[in-house]
Amino acid sequence: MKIDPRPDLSLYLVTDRGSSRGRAAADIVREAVAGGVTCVQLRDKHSPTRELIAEARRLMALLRPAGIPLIINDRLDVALAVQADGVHLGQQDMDIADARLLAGPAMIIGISVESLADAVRAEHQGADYLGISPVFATPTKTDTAAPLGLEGVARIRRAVALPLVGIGGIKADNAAAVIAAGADGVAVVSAIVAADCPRTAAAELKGRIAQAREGRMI
Ligand code: TZP
Ligand code: MG
Repeated sequence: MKIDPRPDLSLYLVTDRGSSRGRAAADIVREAVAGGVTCVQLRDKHSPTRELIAEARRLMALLRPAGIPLIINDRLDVALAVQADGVHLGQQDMDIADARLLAGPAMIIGISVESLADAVRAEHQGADYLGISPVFATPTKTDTAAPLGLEGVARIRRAVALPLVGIGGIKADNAAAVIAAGADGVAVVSAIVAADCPRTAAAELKGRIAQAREGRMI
């Protein structure tokens, strides 16, 4: 299935081997897709490049037929090698302009922003979406900036037109608030990856997001 150039980022799963309780990423992703995730990011800071590419190909084989985009964290070379849908950059990763030069116009380029200034700059530089990082404190990533909170999400929403995804400490009980504050989607690691049942966890999040979106339209 062809990937929409403006993908649905409403429930965005970020993989993490360390949170997976020994389960394979492909198994978690398969279950999470059945529960309703709309976008998947392969995030793996430790595997050798060859293993990372093999993992990315396994996920591509699952996601492409479902029309769900696969975004690769940081590694544009890996994204290009497997013809993934996009790359997700951090503030210390490759500059957006350099990534665009290598990736061409079709690849989705997302970037994590840690402040309003980062968000405005990333929009000018041509990012396709922003990850607001972190919204809440999280033990999953230890080197985060200070949490931006719901007020930070709202402030960035007022300043930029790009699709926004909140990340950091988002669970079923606070996902709706992130959407209500102006995000288009929520990105989660542990709420799905570490769940007893990733499928049920994804479905629960999906329901909360849908409810919040309906509320925002009234
Ligand atoms: N970037 C900012 S916070 C974070 C990343 C990858 C980790 C989010 O993990 P969790 O378990 O959803 O809080
Ligand atoms: Mg990075």
